Amino acid sequence: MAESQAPAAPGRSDGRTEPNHGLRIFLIWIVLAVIADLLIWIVWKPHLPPGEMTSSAEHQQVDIAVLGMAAAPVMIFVWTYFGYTLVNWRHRDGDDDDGPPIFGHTGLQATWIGATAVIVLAAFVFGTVELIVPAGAGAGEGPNPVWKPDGSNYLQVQVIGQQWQFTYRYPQFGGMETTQLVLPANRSIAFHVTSLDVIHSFWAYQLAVKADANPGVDNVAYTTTDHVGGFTVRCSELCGIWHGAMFDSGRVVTPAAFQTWARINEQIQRSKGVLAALPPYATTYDPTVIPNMGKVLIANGITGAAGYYYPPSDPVTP
Ligand SMILES: [Cu+2]
Repeated sequence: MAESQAPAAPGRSDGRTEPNHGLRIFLIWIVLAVIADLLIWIVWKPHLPPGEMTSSAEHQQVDIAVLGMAAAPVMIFVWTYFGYTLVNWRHRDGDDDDGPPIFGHTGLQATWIGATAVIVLAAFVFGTVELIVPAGAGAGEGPNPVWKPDGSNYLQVQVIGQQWQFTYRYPQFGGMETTQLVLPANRSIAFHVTSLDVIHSFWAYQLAVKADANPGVDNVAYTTTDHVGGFTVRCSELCGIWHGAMFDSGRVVTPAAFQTWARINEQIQRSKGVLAALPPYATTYDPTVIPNMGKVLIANGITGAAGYYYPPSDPVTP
Protein backbone atom coordinates (compact mmCIF):
# COMPACT_ATOMS: atom_id res chain seq x y z
CA MET A 1 0.00 0.00 0.00
CA ALA A 2 2.78 2.38 0.99
CA GLU A 3 4.64 1.62 -2.19
CA SER A 4 1.75 2.51 -4.44
CA GLN A 5 1.38 5.95 -2.78
CA ALA A 6 5.04 6.94 -3.23
CA PRO A 7 5.63 9.62 -5.90
CA ALA A 8 6.02 7.97 -9.28
CA ALA A 9 9.62 7.63 -10.39
CA PRO A 10 10.36 9.42 -13.65
CA GLY A 11 9.60 6.61 -15.89
CA ARG A 12 8.36 5.08 -18.96
CA SER A 13 4.80 4.28 -19.70
CA ASP A 14 5.67 0.61 -19.17
CA GLY A 15 6.56 1.42 -15.54
CA ARG A 16 10.30 0.63 -15.66
CA THR A 17 12.62 3.15 -13.98
CA GLU A 18 14.33 5.55 -16.37
CA PRO A 19 18.13 4.98 -16.44
CA ASN A 20 20.52 7.90 -15.87
CA HIS A 21 20.96 8.92 -19.52
CA GLY A 22 23.20 11.88 -18.67
CA LEU A 23 25.69 9.68 -16.85
CA ARG A 24 25.66 7.09 -19.65
CA ILE A 25 26.27 9.72 -22.34
CA PHE A 26 29.01 11.31 -20.23
CA LEU A 27 30.82 7.98 -19.73
CA ILE A 28 30.68 7.04 -23.42
CA TRP A 29 31.83 10.55 -24.35
CA ILE A 30 34.73 10.76 -21.88
CA VAL A 31 36.19 7.42 -23.02
CA LEU A 32 35.96 8.29 -26.72
CA ALA A 33 37.26 11.83 -26.14
CA VAL A 34 40.33 10.65 -24.22
CA ILE A 35 41.11 8.07 -26.92
CA ALA A 36 40.76 10.71 -29.66
CA ASP A 37 42.97 13.23 -27.86
CA LEU A 38 45.67 10.62 -27.21
CA LEU A 39 45.60 9.62 -30.90
CA ILE A 40 45.88 13.27 -31.97
CA TRP A 41 48.85 13.95 -29.69
CA ILE A 42 50.78 10.69 -30.13
CA VAL A 43 49.94 9.54 -33.67
CA TRP A 44 48.83 12.62 -35.61
CA LYS A 45 51.01 15.47 -34.28
CA PRO A 46 54.44 14.16 -35.41
CA HIS A 47 53.18 14.06 -39.02
CA LEU A 48 51.59 17.49 -39.05
CA PRO A 49 52.87 20.15 -41.42
CA PRO A 50 55.11 22.06 -41.56
CA GLY A 51 57.42 19.53 -39.84
CA GLU A 52 60.11 20.11 -37.23
CA MET A 53 62.86 22.02 -38.99
CA THR A 54 62.56 25.16 -36.88
CA SER A 55 61.21 26.34 -33.54
CA SER A 56 58.27 28.01 -35.23
CA ALA A 57 57.48 24.83 -37.18
CA GLU A 58 57.40 22.81 -33.94
CA HIS A 59 55.18 25.38 -32.27
CA GLN A 60 52.79 25.34 -35.22
CA GLN A 61 52.54 21.55 -34.85
CA VAL A 62 51.71 21.98 -31.16
CA ASP A 63 49.16 24.70 -31.91
CA ILE A 64 47.33 22.61 -34.52
CA ALA A 65 47.39 19.55 -32.25
CA VAL A 66 46.07 21.48 -29.22
CA LEU A 67 43.25 23.02 -31.25
CA GLY A 68 42.45 19.56 -32.63
CA MET A 69 42.40 18.16 -29.08
CA ALA A 70 39.99 20.92 -28.08
CA ALA A 71 37.74 20.38 -31.09
CA ALA A 72 37.60 16.56 -31.07
CA PRO A 73 35.71 16.19 -27.74
CA VAL A 74 33.13 18.73 -28.92
CA MET A 75 32.55 16.82 -32.16
CA ILE A 76 32.55 13.48 -30.33
CA PHE A 77 29.96 14.80 -27.89
CA VAL A 78 27.67 15.67 -30.80
CA TRP A 79 28.16 12.24 -32.36
CA THR A 80 27.73 10.44 -29.02
CA TYR A 81 24.53 12.28 -28.23
CA PHE A 82 23.24 11.69 -31.76
CA GLY A 83 24.01 7.96 -31.64
CA TYR A 84 22.59 7.57 -28.12
CA THR A 85 19.41 9.34 -29.21
CA LEU A 86 18.99 7.10 -32.25
CA VAL A 87 19.33 3.98 -30.12
CA ASN A 88 17.39 4.94 -26.99
CA TRP A 89 14.82 7.52 -27.95
CA ARG A 90 13.61 6.28 -31.28
CA HIS A 91 9.84 5.89 -31.60
CA ARG A 92 8.41 2.63 -30.34
CA ASP A 93 4.93 1.32 -30.94
CA GLY A 94 2.54 2.48 -28.24
CA ASP A 95 5.04 4.92 -26.69
CA ASP A 96 3.56 8.42 -26.84
CA ASP A 97 5.71 9.86 -24.03
CA ASP A 98 7.61 12.98 -25.11
CA GLY A 99 9.97 12.84 -22.16
CA PRO A 100 10.99 15.80 -19.97
CA PRO A 101 11.14 19.21 -21.70
CA ILE A 102 14.46 21.03 -22.13
CA PHE A 103 12.80 24.46 -22.26
CA GLY A 104 13.39 26.26 -18.97
CA HIS A 105 15.92 23.69 -17.78
CA THR A 106 18.27 25.96 -15.84
CA GLY A 107 21.04 23.42 -15.34
CA LEU A 108 21.19 22.59 -19.05
CA GLN A 109 21.22 26.24 -20.06
CA ALA A 110 23.92 27.15 -17.55
CA THR A 111 26.04 24.22 -18.67
CA TRP A 112 25.60 25.13 -22.34
CA ILE A 113 26.52 28.81 -21.90
CA GLY A 114 29.32 28.02 -19.44
CA ALA A 115 30.96 25.33 -21.57
CA THR A 116 30.89 27.35 -24.80
CA ALA A 117 32.20 30.45 -22.98
CA VAL A 118 35.10 28.44 -21.53
CA ILE A 119 35.99 26.99 -24.95
CA VAL A 120 35.94 30.38 -26.72
CA LEU A 121 37.87 32.19 -23.97
CA ALA A 122 40.46 29.38 -23.74
CA ALA A 123 41.00 29.50 -27.51
CA PHE A 124 41.40 33.29 -27.30
CA VAL A 125 43.97 33.15 -24.48
CA PHE A 126 45.89 30.20 -25.99
CA GLY A 127 46.06 31.82 -29.44
CA THR A 128 47.20 35.16 -28.07
CA VAL A 129 49.90 33.63 -25.85
CA GLU A 130 51.18 31.32 -28.62
CA LEU A 131 51.31 34.21 -31.06
CA ILE A 132 53.32 36.50 -28.80
CA VAL A 133 55.26 34.62 -26.13
CA PRO A 134 57.11 31.35 -26.71
CA ALA A 135 58.79 31.32 -30.09
CA GLY A 136 56.96 33.70 -32.31
CA ALA A 137 54.55 32.38 -34.86
CA GLY A 138 57.08 32.52 -37.69
CA ALA A 139 55.10 35.40 -39.13
CA GLY A 140 56.06 38.90 -40.15
CA GLU A 141 55.72 41.15 -37.10
CA GLY A 142 56.26 44.48 -38.86
CA PRO A 143 59.18 46.87 -38.28
CA ASN A 144 58.86 46.81 -34.46
CA PRO A 145 58.41 43.17 -33.41
CA VAL A 146 56.51 42.42 -30.22
CA TRP A 147 58.34 39.12 -29.72
CA LYS A 148 62.11 38.78 -30.12
CA PRO A 149 64.30 35.71 -29.66
CA ASP A 150 66.47 35.39 -26.58
CA GLY A 151 69.91 36.94 -26.74
CA SER A 152 71.35 39.02 -29.54
CA ASN A 153 73.40 36.43 -31.43
CA TYR A 154 71.04 35.97 -34.30
CA LEU A 155 71.79 35.86 -37.97
CA GLN A 156 70.26 38.67 -39.97
CA VAL A 157 69.00 37.81 -43.41
CA GLN A 158 67.32 40.37 -45.60
CA VAL A 159 64.77 38.92 -48.00
CA ILE A 160 64.24 41.16 -51.03
CA GLY A 161 61.23 40.43 -53.20
CA GLN A 162 60.89 41.68 -56.72
CA GLN A 163 59.14 40.59 -59.88
CA TRP A 164 59.80 37.66 -59.96
CA GLN A 165 62.35 36.30 -57.57
CA PHE A 166 63.67 36.60 -54.05
CA THR A 167 67.27 37.55 -53.29
CA TYR A 168 68.94 37.42 -49.88
CA ARG A 169 71.37 39.89 -48.31
CA TYR A 170 73.58 39.03 -45.35
CA PRO A 171 74.58 42.30 -43.61
CA GLN A 172 76.90 40.44 -41.21
CA PHE A 173 78.88 39.21 -44.22
CA GLY A 174 79.66 42.52 -45.89
CA GLY A 175 76.12 42.90 -47.20
CA MET A 176 76.66 40.21 -49.82
CA GLU A 177 73.59 39.23 -51.80
CA THR A 178 72.71 35.80 -53.13
CA THR A 179 69.93 34.15 -55.07
CA GLN A 180 70.18 31.16 -52.73
CA LEU A 181 68.89 31.10 -49.16
CA VAL A 182 71.38 29.21 -46.98
CA LEU A 183 71.05 29.13 -43.19
CA PRO A 184 73.04 27.58 -40.34
CA ALA A 185 71.42 24.99 -38.06
CA ASN A 186 70.81 25.74 -34.37
CA ARG A 187 70.79 29.48 -34.86
CA SER A 188 68.21 32.19 -34.29
CA ILE A 189 67.42 33.92 -37.55
CA ALA A 190 66.01 37.43 -38.01
CA PHE A 191 64.46 37.77 -41.45
CA HIS A 192 64.04 41.34 -42.67
CA VAL A 193 61.56 41.09 -45.51
CA THR A 194 61.06 43.89 -48.01
CA SER A 195 60.28 44.46 -51.67
CA LEU A 196 61.61 46.59 -54.50
CA ASP A 197 58.41 46.80 -56.51
CA VAL A 198 54.98 45.34 -55.76
CA ILE A 199 53.65 43.37 -52.77
CA HIS A 200 55.09 39.87 -52.50
CA SER A 201 55.04 37.41 -49.62
CA PHE A 202 58.00 35.35 -48.47
CA TRP A 203 56.86 31.85 -47.54
CA ALA A 204 59.50 29.33 -46.50
CA TYR A 205 57.22 26.37 -45.89
CA GLN A 206 59.37 23.94 -43.88
CA LEU A 207 60.82 26.83 -41.86
CA ALA A 208 57.23 27.82 -40.95
CA VAL A 209 58.06 31.41 -41.82
CA LYS A 210 55.66 33.60 -43.75
CA ALA A 211 55.97 37.36 -44.04
CA ASP A 212 54.62 39.95 -46.45
CA ALA A 213 57.23 41.71 -48.59
CA ASN A 214 56.03 45.31 -49.01
CA PRO A 215 58.02 48.07 -50.73
CA GLY A 216 59.31 50.58 -48.19
CA VAL A 217 58.60 48.28 -45.23
CA ASP A 218 61.07 46.32 -43.08
CA ASN A 219 58.93 43.34 -42.03
CA VAL A 220 60.75 41.29 -39.37
CA ALA A 221 60.14 37.57 -38.78
CA TYR A 222 62.03 35.32 -36.40
CA THR A 223 62.69 31.63 -36.18
CA THR A 224 65.34 29.30 -34.79
CA THR A 225 66.64 26.51 -37.00
CA ASP A 226 66.79 23.06 -35.43
CA HIS A 227 68.34 20.68 -37.93
CA VAL A 228 69.80 20.55 -41.43
CA GLY A 229 67.68 19.93 -44.50
CA GLY A 230 66.10 21.42 -47.56
CA PHE A 231 63.11 23.74 -47.72
CA THR A 232 61.02 25.45 -50.36
CA VAL A 233 60.40 29.15 -50.82
CA ARG A 234 57.34 30.45 -52.60
CA CYS A 235 55.81 33.82 -53.16
CA SER A 236 52.35 33.68 -51.59
CA GLU A 237 50.98 37.02 -52.75
CA LEU A 238 49.74 37.37 -56.33
CA CYS A 239 52.37 39.72 -57.74
CA GLY A 240 52.09 39.65 -61.50
CA ILE A 241 52.13 37.37 -64.48
CA TRP A 242 55.05 35.15 -63.34
CA HIS A 243 53.94 34.97 -59.69
CA GLY A 244 53.50 31.22 -60.11
CA ALA A 245 57.14 30.86 -61.15
CA MET A 246 58.40 32.68 -58.03
CA PHE A 247 59.58 29.42 -56.56
CA ASP A 248 62.92 28.64 -54.99
CA SER A 249 64.59 26.21 -52.63
CA GLY A 250 66.96 26.78 -49.74
CA ARG A 251 69.08 24.78 -47.35
CA VAL A 252 69.79 24.60 -43.64
CA VAL A 253 73.39 23.42 -43.26
CA THR A 254 75.78 22.86 -40.36
CA PRO A 255 77.13 26.05 -38.73
CA ALA A 256 80.64 25.27 -40.05
CA ALA A 257 79.39 24.71 -43.59
CA PHE A 258 77.43 27.94 -43.40
CA GLN A 259 80.46 29.96 -42.28
CA THR A 260 82.49 28.55 -45.16
CA TRP A 261 79.74 29.22 -47.70
CA ALA A 262 79.12 32.77 -46.48
CA ARG A 263 82.83 33.74 -46.28
CA ILE A 264 83.55 32.40 -49.76
CA ASN A 265 80.57 34.24 -51.25
CA GLU A 266 81.56 37.45 -49.50
CA GLN A 267 85.14 37.17 -50.83
CA ILE A 268 84.02 36.45 -54.37
CA GLN A 269 81.54 39.34 -54.37
CA ARG A 270 84.14 41.69 -52.89
CA SER A 271 86.87 40.75 -55.37
CA LYS A 272 84.54 41.02 -58.36
CA GLY A 273 83.22 44.42 -57.29
CA VAL A 274 79.69 43.21 -56.62
CA LEU A 275 79.67 44.48 -53.01
CA ALA A 276 80.80 47.92 -54.18
CA ALA A 277 78.13 47.93 -56.88
CA LEU A 278 75.30 47.04 -54.54
CA PRO A 279 73.58 49.89 -52.73
CA PRO A 280 74.59 50.21 -49.06
CA TYR A 281 72.70 47.81 -46.84
CA ALA A 282 69.48 49.42 -45.61
CA THR A 283 66.25 48.19 -44.09
CA THR A 284 64.35 49.27 -47.22
CA TYR A 285 65.28 50.46 -50.68
CA ASP A 286 63.76 53.01 -52.97
CA PRO A 287 64.89 51.81 -56.38
CA THR A 288 64.30 55.19 -57.97
CA VAL A 289 66.67 57.29 -55.85
CA ILE A 290 69.84 55.26 -55.38
CA PRO A 291 72.48 57.83 -56.33
CA ASN A 292 75.11 57.21 -58.98
CA MET A 293 74.16 53.57 -59.25
CA GLY A 294 74.94 53.45 -62.95
CA LYS A 295 78.33 55.13 -62.42
CA VAL A 296 79.23 52.71 -59.64
CA LEU A 297 78.41 49.76 -61.80
CA ILE A 298 80.36 51.06 -64.76
CA ALA A 299 83.34 52.04 -62.56
CA ASN A 300 83.45 48.45 -61.35
CA GLY A 301 83.28 47.07 -64.84
CA ILE A 302 79.83 45.61 -64.33
CA THR A 303 77.64 45.81 -67.36
CA GLY A 304 74.31 44.17 -67.94
CA ALA A 305 73.71 44.09 -64.19
CA ALA A 306 70.75 42.12 -63.00
CA GLY A 307 68.80 45.32 -62.49
CA TYR A 308 67.70 44.51 -58.95
CA TYR A 309 67.96 48.13 -57.94
CA TYR A 310 67.09 49.89 -61.21
CA PRO A 311 70.10 52.17 -61.77
CA PRO A 312 69.04 55.67 -62.89
CA SER A 313 71.04 55.32 -66.07
CA ASP A 314 71.34 52.17 -68.09
CA PRO A 315 74.77 50.72 -67.32
CA VAL A 316 74.83 48.79 -70.58
CA THR A 317 74.33 51.74 -72.89
CA PRO A 318 75.39 54.79 -70.85
CU1 LIG B 1 55.88 37.64 -55.75
